[in-house]
Amino acid sequence: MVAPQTSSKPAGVAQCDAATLADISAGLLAPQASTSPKYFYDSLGSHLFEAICELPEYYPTRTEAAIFAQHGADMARHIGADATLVDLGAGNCAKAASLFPLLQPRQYVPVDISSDFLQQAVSQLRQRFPAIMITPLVADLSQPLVLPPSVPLARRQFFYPGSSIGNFTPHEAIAFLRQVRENVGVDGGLLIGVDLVKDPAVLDAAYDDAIGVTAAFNLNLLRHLNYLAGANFEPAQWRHVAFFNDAESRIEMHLEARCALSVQWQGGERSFAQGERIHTENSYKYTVAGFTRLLADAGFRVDGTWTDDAHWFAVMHAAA
Ligand code: AVI
Repeated sequence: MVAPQTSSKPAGVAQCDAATLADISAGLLAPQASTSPKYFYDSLGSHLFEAICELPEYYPTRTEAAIFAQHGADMARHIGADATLVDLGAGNCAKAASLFPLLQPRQYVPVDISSDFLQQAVSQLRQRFPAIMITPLVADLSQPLVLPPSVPLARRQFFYPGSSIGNFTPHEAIAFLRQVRENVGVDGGLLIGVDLVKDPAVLDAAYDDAIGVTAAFNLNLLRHLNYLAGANFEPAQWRHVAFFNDAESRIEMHLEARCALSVQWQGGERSFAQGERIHTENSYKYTVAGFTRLLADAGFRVDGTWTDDAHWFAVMHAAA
């Protein structure tokens, strides 16, 4: 047996709260090691995700944008002007901002886990759209959603584009959507982007692009874990793996150890055999019928569905 390589870097000091450290530790110590996809998004991770969205292989962003461009006016008729637009996982706020001229919201509430990224986007938006009240909220969408009292209950329109719902398991997605349903009130709704099942070759390429941006995004997670948990991962010892799991209808992303190695972090350590993996992300792909059922399970009624000609992506509106 080959002795595991120990990292040349010493383990450091954790830079996160006890709950985050416990979550990271539990994932790394599980028989099938895993981490939550929320740990992708430090500042570099957010920028790498923006770069992914520009890749020719990564069809979801441009396909969804084309659906908004073609059908945005129809969506706006569904929703009506003067709503409070609550943008879940807003990132750079660009998607919502491109719809402002059509949707004409009274208030915009961008919600994101990355505070630096959000503040930067909001200060630019305030200059471009001085008539819209902008109320940013830094929040982790894997935790219960609590909107501040400055967000009125009437006419709340939740906006969840980009198919991020696919990064939850279907069970978690229902729980998340139920929570949104509870926050919607009686006269609100949800406009959501959903990535659809398609040729696995298209899916595999979208998550394993030719120039390695998605690989960098996946590997950057290790740098972020080094920072958060004081871990001593060496990204060069790991490789990016992504494939469509047909039985589960999801893309899986993993990091695979290139050699036998061991990793330490604050309060924990683990050895990995060569070829052993950390499961870093799932990205579920739905049919329109399947996602309609999921929304119904969460208490929503679908009243609008818009897709591209190839049926690669859907934007759905669900009413309370
Ligand atoms: C954010 N989310 C919808 C992306 C996806 O497609 O599941 C994250 C991503 N992971 C790799 N590429 C993009």
